[in-house]
Amino acid sequence: MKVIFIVPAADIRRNAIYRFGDKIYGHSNSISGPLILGRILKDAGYDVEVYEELYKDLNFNKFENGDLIMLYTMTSSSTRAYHIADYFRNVKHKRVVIGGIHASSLPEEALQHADQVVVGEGERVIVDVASGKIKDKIVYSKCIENLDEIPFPDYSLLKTPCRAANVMTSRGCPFSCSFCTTSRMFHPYRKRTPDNVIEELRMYKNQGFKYVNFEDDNFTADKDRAKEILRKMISNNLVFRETFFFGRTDMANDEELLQLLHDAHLNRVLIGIESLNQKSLDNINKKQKISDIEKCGTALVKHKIRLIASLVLGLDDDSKEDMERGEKFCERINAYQFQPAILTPFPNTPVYEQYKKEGRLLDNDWQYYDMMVVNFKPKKMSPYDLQSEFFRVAKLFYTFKSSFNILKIFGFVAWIRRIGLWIAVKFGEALFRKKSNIKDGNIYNKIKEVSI
Ligand code: B12
Ligand code: SF4
Repeated sequence: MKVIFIVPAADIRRNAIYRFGDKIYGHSNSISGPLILGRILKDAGYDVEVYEELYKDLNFNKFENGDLIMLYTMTSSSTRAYHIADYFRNVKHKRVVIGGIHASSLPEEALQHADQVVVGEGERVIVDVASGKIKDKIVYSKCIENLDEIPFPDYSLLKTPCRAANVMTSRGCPFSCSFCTTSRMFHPYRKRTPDNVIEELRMYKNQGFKYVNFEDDNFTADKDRAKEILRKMISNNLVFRETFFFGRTDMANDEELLQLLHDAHLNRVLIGIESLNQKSLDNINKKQKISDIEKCGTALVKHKIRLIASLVLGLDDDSKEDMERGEKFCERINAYQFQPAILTPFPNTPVYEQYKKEGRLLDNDWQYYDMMVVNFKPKKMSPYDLQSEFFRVAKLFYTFKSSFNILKIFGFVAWIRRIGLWIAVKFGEALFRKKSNIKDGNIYNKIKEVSI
């Protein structure tokens, strides 16, 4: 029996210009879930293929030989996932199963487009769902507590481009910021043993991967464990050209950790700075002080770890001035990349419940729940003003002049990427406007209308 996994991408992400910008931003990488579930199914005797739309347009006619179509959903790709699911069910008469973070939050909605929906981490149930042994329409899958039992992702199943291998050394996060979806989907927080992680890294080294991403929501949550993994990477010669990871500002309190991160080439980190307004940080339960952010910025430059500074735009207590202050701060600490993220009320988060109760959600399609479009009424400005701030702060940060600081600190390749991002940001707004056409204009016009 042939199983085809599809990881869809929202419309806006499937055009040549977006794909070019994405290439400059980082290395192509894959969602691990389908590669893990695919491996489990392959080991059980199924013929499995995995396709990702983000990096290549797919010709669905080629999937005629698939008996079972399995779709991953995040919120912004769910509209596209449902479209694909309807096509395979109604036109091609195939069996369709949907899973992933969005379907896990809203299984009844997903079920309108699928024969079955899996809620949660799918490892425990995937074989019985595929075989038809489990017949429930909505299947609740309990997570595996001992992560070392889970097989490694099988990249031989992936039929679309991918340059970096993704490693999840843990699932979930011990913190619980009010807007965060992953700490709720992957719950409780669990960690793999360092030896198990090292085994997976050795596999990627042997497969010829030059780049690795640690996709843990918070790799440095347990600093001693992180240090053990890093020491083992170094002593086993498992250091890659570049390894991206997600961290928190508290990692800067540990000098030994910073040195090991540098030595093991974990040299590109995304940190949620979120806001430079302490009241906002407290309201989202971030458990982070402004002084932590300051300290972290300086420490990362010292250790030549390139910071992708992420700011949340649109928090209830943040004004336009606060957002600009945040941007200026990221400039001052020489952040390598800047990622403004519009606060997005993802289903199943406290923020979503609060805004729903307060009647503040805009009536937008899920595809715009991508952290780049305003989907709610902010407190201190109109939705359109917030949308404009998103483009404005990005342009403030990415200037030709500031790219020379990056050249000085991080060298030529980093500079070229920075120049690419400067160009992408310069033309990004026009591209998004053009590509987000809806019935009556584009999504930005719609946001403008509700702002009046
Ligand atoms: C790698 C990654 C990416 C990569 C690769 C994406 C791709 N190839 O499409 C990149 C960096 C490009 C990316 C881009 C984006 N991402 Co992303 N990404 C991730 C990340 C960090 C890891 C995913 C992963 O491997 N998880 C670990 C594995 C074990 O879990 P899993 O894949 O979900 O699979 C499990 C279950 O979901 C389930 N399952 C999964 N698929 C299926 C299918 C079936 C049939 C079944 C039964 C079960 C099942 O079982 C699996 C095993 O337990 C997650 C965060 C996270 N922790 O998941 C964010 C995350 C998914 N991304 C997110 C977002 C918002 C985006 C972007 C919109 C960001 C942006 N503004 O551009 C884009 C959209 C891309 C798109 N496809 O349209 C959000 C989604 C939130 C939400 N509720 O929708 C997340 C959760 C991050 C976050 N902190 O909020 N992303
Ligand atoms: S620290 Fe990051 S991963 Fe952890 S709950 Fe907060 S936003 Fe989510």
